[in-house]
Amino acid sequence: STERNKRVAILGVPLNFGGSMAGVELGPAALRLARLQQRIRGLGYEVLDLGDLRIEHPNYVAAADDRAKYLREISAVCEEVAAEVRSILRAGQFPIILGGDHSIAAGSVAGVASFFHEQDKPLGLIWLDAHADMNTPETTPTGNVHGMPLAALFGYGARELTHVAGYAPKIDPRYCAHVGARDVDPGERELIRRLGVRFFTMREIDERGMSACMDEALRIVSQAPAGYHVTLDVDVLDPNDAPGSGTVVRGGLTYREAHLAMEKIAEAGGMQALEVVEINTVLDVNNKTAELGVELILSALGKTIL
Ligand code: EXY
Ligand code: MN
Ligand code: MN
Ligand code: MN
Repeated sequence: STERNKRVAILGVPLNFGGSMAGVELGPAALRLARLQQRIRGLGYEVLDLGDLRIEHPNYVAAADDRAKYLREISAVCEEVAAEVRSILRAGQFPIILGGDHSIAAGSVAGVASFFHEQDKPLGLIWLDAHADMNTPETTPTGNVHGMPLAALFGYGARELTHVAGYAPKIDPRYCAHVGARDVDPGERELIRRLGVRFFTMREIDERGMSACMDEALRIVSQAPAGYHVTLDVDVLDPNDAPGSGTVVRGGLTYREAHLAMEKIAEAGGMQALEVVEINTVLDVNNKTAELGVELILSALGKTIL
């Protein structure tokens, strides 16, 4: 259901210093081990694997009280990711971005948004995550940049993140739907309210069901003239189904709820790019989380049971 004529380009971004935790840099390798490329081909797509972006690791340790650890280094990677994603879109291919930690979304979404910005078309965004990822250097409890990318895409936070690809903001909050939140910091709560971002929290998903929530989320993001980007942080899943995450929070999406979300995205059409981040291979069990990541990518690309 990707309108981009069934040609997919895979880009790995093995960045781990947005979360200050080793293990997520092997996310792209774990997804490839789960035969991502071959299985997408099995759906009838032409698949080009661009390999992994080369990441230069900081040769120092950030101060414990740093409000945005490795900000410059992450910003540089995000600029590269944005440029790569733009050129994938220019080539008429559908980008699948593999993290790496979630700070890379400040680059991937910037790439997609800037591509459509040239045509004056605002981009929509579906953000599946246990966390809001809406901290700024002023509100962060950890200094970890992977807790900041969504705020940055709305134009809040450090200029190095907000202005990737040369302009801000990338996303209008009215075209954004966040799904699966259950761990939100006080400063994030304030910004969410101030911007009026639509959050489908686990509480709401429990009450209304995944189907109704996704229908509404898809209505919101489909208002965006460019279509929408989908970013999936594997910690949105329940830790029972996705143990391979450094930031697990109990009470997440079940295996079937996550599949349903992806199946509905495929059915709705309009997805312009897809991203899976935060798989921690050190913490994973028999590559279970990466296997699920591949399955969810396939569902989002239109795999059906019948
Ligand atoms: N809200 C916390 C922070 O800002 O440090 C935790 C953020 C975790 C971010 C991750 C993986 O989605
Ligand atoms: Mn995240
Ligand atoms: Mn998260
Ligand atoms: Mn910049």
